[in-house]
Amino acid sequence: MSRSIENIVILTGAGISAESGIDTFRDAGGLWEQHRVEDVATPEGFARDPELVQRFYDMRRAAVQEVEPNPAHHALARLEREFPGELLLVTQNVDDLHERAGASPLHMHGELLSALCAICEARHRWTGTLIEGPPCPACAAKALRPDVVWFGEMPYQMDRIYRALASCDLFVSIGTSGAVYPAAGFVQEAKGHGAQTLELNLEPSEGSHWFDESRHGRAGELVPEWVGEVLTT
Ligand code: BJW
Repeated sequence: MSRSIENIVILTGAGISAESGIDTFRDAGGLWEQHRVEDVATPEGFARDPELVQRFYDMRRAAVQEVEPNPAHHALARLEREFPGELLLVTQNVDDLHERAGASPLHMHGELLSALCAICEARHRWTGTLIEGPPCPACAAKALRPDVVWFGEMPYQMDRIYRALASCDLFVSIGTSGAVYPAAGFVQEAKGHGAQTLELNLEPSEGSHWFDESRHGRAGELVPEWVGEVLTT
């Protein structure tokens, strides 16, 4: 990376949490914890079999509370604290490992530790289960669902993200396959506005050719190394 950097947008995906023990989505033959994506991550799947979907997310909500942030999460939290310019950390992940490392990410695909009321649209911090159909604390409807963005639904805060992509001078993508839109298109968006682009991933992602620079390896090693470079230049 050459010229001086004042405004960074970082996008993270499942790869940054892999070394904490959370499975990525597309590395295990297209199955998530033995389920087909269309059964557990679409509004149609939820309408067809709400119990299956609630049980799936209850299990993942419990599991995420058993794992810890890794050196990549800690390095980004350090960057957020110490970088003197503007920085927006956008994550596709629904875990809370960035927060537990001390960062403040924008969760574009929602959060496991949150429940969304399908009636009043209130969002509530939720660490327990939803399978038993508890009432919404705001409106009392028994219509709470996982607060995650399924295929066909609109990710959160897209206006804010596109504004940041239009004004950043560096876009960095970490641990994401580049298979899911709109996040997969962020690199082109940032490039179109003149930003430098960097990919940190275990292997070349689907959109690897769009990046000015790609570094391949484990996030737990690449991210602390890159953060060290940014903070010393
Ligand atoms: C490591 C590592 C280590 C491993 N270190 N790296 C045709 C064309 C274009 C778009 C569409 C289309 N047909 C349909 C669409 C739209 C659709 C879509 O993209 N579909 C694709 C399948 C093509 N998208 C949507 O529906 C989205 N909404 C939408 O588009 O609304 C309209 C809109 C229009 C315009 C603007 C804005 C909006 C919604 C997408 C919702 C995605 N939801 C999920 C589930 C969330 C809840 C849950 O977790 O259960 O989000 S799907 C899943 O994929 C999850 C992830 O956030 C997301 C991305 O996955 P990610 O993070 O990239 O993980 P992996 O596993 O794919 O990759 C991990 C990477 O890490 C790998 O590369 C590894 O190598 C690497 N790695 N270990 C470093 N140690």
